[in-house]
Amino acid sequence: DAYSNEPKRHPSLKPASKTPFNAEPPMEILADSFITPNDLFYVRNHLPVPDIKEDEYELEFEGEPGSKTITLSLSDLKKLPKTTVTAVLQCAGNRRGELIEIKPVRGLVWNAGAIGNARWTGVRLTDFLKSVGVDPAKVKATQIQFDGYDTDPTGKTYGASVPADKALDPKSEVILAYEMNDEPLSRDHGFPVRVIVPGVVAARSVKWLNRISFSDEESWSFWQRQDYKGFSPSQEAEGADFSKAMSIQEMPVTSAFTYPKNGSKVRVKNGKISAKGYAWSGGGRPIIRVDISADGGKTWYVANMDKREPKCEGTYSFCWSWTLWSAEIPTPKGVHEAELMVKAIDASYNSQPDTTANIWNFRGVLSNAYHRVVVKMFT
Ligand code: MTE
Ligand code: MO
Repeated sequence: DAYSNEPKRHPSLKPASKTPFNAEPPMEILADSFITPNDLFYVRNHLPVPDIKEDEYELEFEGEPGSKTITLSLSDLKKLPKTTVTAVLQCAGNRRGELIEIKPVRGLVWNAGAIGNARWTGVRLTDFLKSVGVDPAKVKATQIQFDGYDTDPTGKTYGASVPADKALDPKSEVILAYEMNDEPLSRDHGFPVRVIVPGVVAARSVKWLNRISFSDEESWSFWQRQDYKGFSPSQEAEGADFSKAMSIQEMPVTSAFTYPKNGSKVRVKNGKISAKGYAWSGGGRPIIRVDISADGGKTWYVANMDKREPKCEGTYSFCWSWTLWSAEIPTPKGVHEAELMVKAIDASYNSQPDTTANIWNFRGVLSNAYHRVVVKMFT
């Protein structure tokens, strides 16, 4: 049994699948803290979790095609300059559950909890390259490929790639992380080393990193080529041509309620109900506003942005972490039920589509329409 040596998990994580293990935390804890606790951070594994001993860990590096492969140990990596970056990881399938209400899709059923914000510590990819004699500014290859230690039954590894010009810009802050929130990575999150590509779909942040290589082609991994791509709402799974669709990299702007819960009862205090949640955009774009409506969009209230990094204020575009917001929404007397809607706007003035129907896709990715919860109100 390939799954006989899995790590222990927090009992509050709600599994979408047990083998491989995939789970998200309860929505109501998600916006409690700016930094998501390690043991409650969603887990998305495609394969059994590798069990890597620290002193057996090897990182292979192959630069421009044809160059010699060099191998580094964990202690080699730890000797390099140490950096920390606070960044969101979000699965492409976060909020897939809402798409399923329109039409079935292929993929795990996620609520809005396949996202988390953590402090990742390790070595900047550019510093790593300099240490092995590669000048990041002179790299000719167009793609940086990553491979994990985890393998499928045919021996193929989980892999991904990111465009080189972005990944090799030191401002992109791509890091080879060995700590998550000041602790060594746990097995589920990629012990001992994983890639963190801030602002990009989490599928490219390869866990249990075993190999970095340069190429002029995207990774040939199934998950780069045959998955994690967007399609037209009219495209059925059958006949879909993955080779013609672009791989997801930077994610679109999103937001969600973590409170109140869909279908719950909420108390009206001084004519208002309270709500809270998260907002985030890909590519480092800060959130500039979060709008809430309780009357189908006739009236919008601007939420308070309670928790965010100072560098995420304004139009600075290297904001990788999320914004936690809250709102007190006025409710007219005599109204006992309402549908709350939230949408966020990012620093490029991109916002969210209003309905899921128009962004439905058979893989159930990029689900970022207005988040909606229906609540009953009492005083
Ligand atoms: N890396 C490896 N090696 N194997 C995987 O299955 N899953 C990817 C990515 N990196 C994966 C991986 C996907 S799809 C996501 S959403 C994130 O890891 C999840 O990271 P987490 O489990 O630490 O939250
Ligand atoms: Mo994912």
